[in-house]
Amino acid sequence: MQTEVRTVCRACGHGGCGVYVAVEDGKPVKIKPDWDHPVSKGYTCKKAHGYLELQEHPDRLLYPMQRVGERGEGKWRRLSWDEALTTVADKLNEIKRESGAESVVFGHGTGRDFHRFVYRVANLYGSPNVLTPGHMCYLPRIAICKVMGMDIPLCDYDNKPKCVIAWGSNHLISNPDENKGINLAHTLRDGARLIVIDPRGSKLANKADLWLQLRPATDSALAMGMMHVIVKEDLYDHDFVEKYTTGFDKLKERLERFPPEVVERITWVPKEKIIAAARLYATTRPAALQWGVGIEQNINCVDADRALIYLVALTGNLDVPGGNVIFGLPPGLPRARFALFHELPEEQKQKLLGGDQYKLGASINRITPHVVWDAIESGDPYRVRAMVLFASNQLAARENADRVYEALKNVEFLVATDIFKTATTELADIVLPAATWLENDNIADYWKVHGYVFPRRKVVDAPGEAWPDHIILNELGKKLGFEDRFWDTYEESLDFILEPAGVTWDEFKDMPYLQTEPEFRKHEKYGFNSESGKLDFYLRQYEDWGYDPLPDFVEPPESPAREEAFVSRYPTVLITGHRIFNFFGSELRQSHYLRKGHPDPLIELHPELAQAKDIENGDWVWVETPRGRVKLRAKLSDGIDPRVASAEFGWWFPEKGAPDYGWRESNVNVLTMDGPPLDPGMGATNLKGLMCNIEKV
Ligand SMILES: Nc1nc2c(c(=O)[nH]1)N[C@H]1C(S)=C(S)[C@@H](COP(=O)(O)OP(=O)(O)OC[C@H]3O[C@@H](n4cnc5c(=O)[nH]c(N)nc54)[C@H](O)[C@@H]3O)O[C@H]1N2
Ligand SMILES: Nc1nc2c(c(=O)[nH]1)N[C@H]1C(S)=C(S)[C@@H](COP(=O)(O)OP(=O)(O)OC[C@H]3O[C@@H](n4cnc5c(=O)[nH]c(N)nc54)[C@H](O)[C@@H]3O)O[C@H]1N2
Ligand SMILES: [Mo]
Repeated sequence: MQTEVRTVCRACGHGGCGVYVAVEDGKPVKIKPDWDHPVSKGYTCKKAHGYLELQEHPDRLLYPMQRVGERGEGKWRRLSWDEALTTVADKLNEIKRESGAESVVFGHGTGRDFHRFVYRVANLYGSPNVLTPGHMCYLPRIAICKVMGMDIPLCDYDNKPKCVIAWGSNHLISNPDENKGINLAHTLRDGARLIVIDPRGSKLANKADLWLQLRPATDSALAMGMMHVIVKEDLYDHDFVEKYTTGFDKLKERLERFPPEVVERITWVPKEKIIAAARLYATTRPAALQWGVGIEQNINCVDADRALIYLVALTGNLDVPGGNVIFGLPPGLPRARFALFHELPEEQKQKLLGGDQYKLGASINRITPHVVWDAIESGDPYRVRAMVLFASNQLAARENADRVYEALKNVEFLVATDIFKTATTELADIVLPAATWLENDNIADYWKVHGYVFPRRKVVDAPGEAWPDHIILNELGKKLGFEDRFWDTYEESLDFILEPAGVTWDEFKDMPYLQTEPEFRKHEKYGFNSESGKLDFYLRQYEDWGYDPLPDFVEPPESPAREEAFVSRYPTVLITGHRIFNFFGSELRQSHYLRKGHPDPLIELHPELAQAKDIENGDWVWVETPRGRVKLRAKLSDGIDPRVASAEFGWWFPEKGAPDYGWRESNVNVLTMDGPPLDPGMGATNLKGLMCNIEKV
């Protein structure tokens, strides 16, 4: 007999689509879209089906394991949960006694429901250090918005934008955290104009009224160029600027550096297109700006972020229906209730790794990876002795992978929690098996979107002894000695999360969702949460930290502007990591169904570049940067500039087996850099806009 469970697919970790999962004999057998889900509106994708296939995959981690041989040798012994968590807690407490709690770095990957508990455990234990991919994914936007006195403004597709700019965002494929491609698709179907700002062609770029094919990592210059036009042609919102901003004159002065001719030289976008895009965006209201990580993974990250916010504000699109709206937090999720950074003694807070260097990151208690690897290698400013990772295949998804490998191999004690065996779990001392989104109840937190929370209902039991991360963390917290800050039962912990919303899990699980109703033009009522009470174009806080108070553009550390010897050795601009429809991060490569549709790692090349190198469509090619070389398959495309190539990220080969899983062969993070020069405030790394050489294998 089949039953059906209504839940939220988290194959994308965060965001997620409403689904019904059919269950037969305790197994999930079919996924159907939920047409009443207010964000996904009947959309789902292949990745959800991938999870059905992988439910009983032989590479699933089923039991807690302890390494018995050398690191990476692949010899393990099974532990009970009690034994595993006691071993971890005893080791962490020993390290704390000997070296201080800061010597343990906790870590997680892309946004997931249980993260709130990672911070809770880390901070109660006494460590300020939680390593995430946030330094180059979303957190720069969130952090700089906070400096400006607001939360992050997001596209309000529900109120019919008449124009959309997709800026470094391949929304129809990536369906990122804050919204779903379906809502952009509906907006376009209803006749909205579209500007795409992306070095690569895509289905979305094909639909655009204007496609600005810029040179990677030059977004801040382009945004400044568009503002230059908008100000010069008097297309900006005078009322907003006069009433709600400060520093406009200083911004205007800075914009003088960015006339269209100059911006054309920097960005490779013809000045006519820059002017046309500025005019279209500024004169079609309301207009929404959809931003993706395309803008954030380079040295100009925060400058691009703030320049885009200024574009939104100047054109009168901030917090208006159909523009970029600052949605309220969902009911019941003030994060401070979980992350207990504020409870850390001042002295511990000060030990945040890289805190004196990347001050914007430090302002939201986040760190960039190289400071952790530095501390493992050199003991500076103190030795990091242990890492406790949750849901993060660091070898695949962290920049400069060879360095990550060395650090993980050399750290004294490594704990990895995952659903599957990976090359990263193979390096661990203790591996903890996690349950998938199908296998546990939780609160699907769309905190970046529209203030929604959805009940994510458990569909089936986890195989073996896999536990939800939420429980693993709850029990680890108790073993570490914080019994009074964790819960006896799973349900009680969910009740605690929901408490401010005034419902229990038992009540919530039968509700469709809870939402904080959006409120528009809040600045008119409350101003901005900055010292001036206004939106500052000139950021004094940034100046005080020793950074440029106004947005600017600097050449990436590896770029066509480098010296002749470098550029002739590495002549092609390299993007690493445009999103793939069939996979999420480094996940799902185990699925036959998904691999059939996308078997190999690809790099997009223009036919002209390919011809010069005697490369044909489908050939394997070496891609090399000063860090190393990896192998991908050429996909020829007219949609990319002959001077640029764009490679997929997250590739490894589960089918090649333990302990190595072919993690290095086609891993573009072997090519990327983790060290300075990085974005000065946030430590965002250069994953886009590097230089490489490409040769046929
Ligand atoms: N070169 C390059 N590098 C990039 C990017 C890029 O564009 N280019 N993108 C960056 C971005 S934006 C991000 S967010 C990061 C992503 O960084 P990560 O999230 O660290 O990426 P993954 O390698 O996909 O690791 C996720 C792991 O979590 C496991 N997993 C999935 N669900 C669960 C769960 O519920 N519990 C547990 N315990 N494990 C689970 C998966 O099996 C997988 O091994 O990568 C970054 N790295
Ligand atoms: N299917 C699938 N969906 C995903 C993910 C996945 O791995 N697979 N990952 C999730 C995660 S963690 C994130 S953060 C989001 C990211 O979602 P998106 O932000 O959409 O991410 P990308 O596809 O990496 O980059 C978007 C676009 O930026 C372009 N781009 C590259 N370099 C530049 C540049 O310098 N400037 C500009 N303007 N554009 C540039 C790329 O060509 C690409 O088309 O997606 C999430 N959704
Ligand atoms: Mo991300």
